[in-house]
Amino acid sequence: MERFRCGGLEILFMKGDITEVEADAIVNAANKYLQHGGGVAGAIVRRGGQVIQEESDRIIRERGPLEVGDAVKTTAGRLRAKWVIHTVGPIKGEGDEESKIYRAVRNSLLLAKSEGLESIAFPAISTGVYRVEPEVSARGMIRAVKDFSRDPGSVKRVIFVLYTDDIYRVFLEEASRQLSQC
Ligand code: AR6
Repeated sequence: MERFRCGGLEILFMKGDITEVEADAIVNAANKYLQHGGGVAGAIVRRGGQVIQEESDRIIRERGPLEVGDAVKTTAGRLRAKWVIHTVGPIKGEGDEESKIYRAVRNSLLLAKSEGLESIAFPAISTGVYRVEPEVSARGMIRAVKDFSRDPGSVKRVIFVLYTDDIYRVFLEEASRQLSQC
């Protein structure tokens, strides 16, 4: 585990399974239809319960499919987290992947702030099924957190939960690049 301070935020990097993390919200790397089949989405619904899929289906019925970069919130069922924030990352090849990841993270953080949450945990958005290079995801994600740290409101702690050794290493390298002069 590595720890950085930036503006009003504590930013942590750990290897692990995000479904086990205790935080006000964990973020899901979702698709536009909030159909949580594989990857981190599948793990969140398997562990948290079907209520997360049911609330997601209700959101889609009410507002239609999400856009890349949108973020919405459901409860978290049996998870230790209180809420799940679902955000949609880009698929490799669609263009502007880094700035779309930036917006997904920024919108997730703004939602957490508007709900008065203190802690939020993120997986490495778009680096699994969506095949974006971990370096690109790390750049966009960390830059979004760094910019948000200027006015974080209620949010005190952001936790990156990285599932593999490789991706953990890439995120730590990017963090030391961007967060050392915070
Ligand atoms: N905890 C933390 N990270 C995890 C976990 C976990 N339990 N499980 C996987 N990862 P992905 P995407 C990592 O595929 O690329 C889904 O089907 C994984 O190693 O979950 O944004 C959705 O429904 C990778 O580094 O998300 C969408 O259709 C990272 O989480 C689509 O995949 C993201 O991998 C979204 O694709």
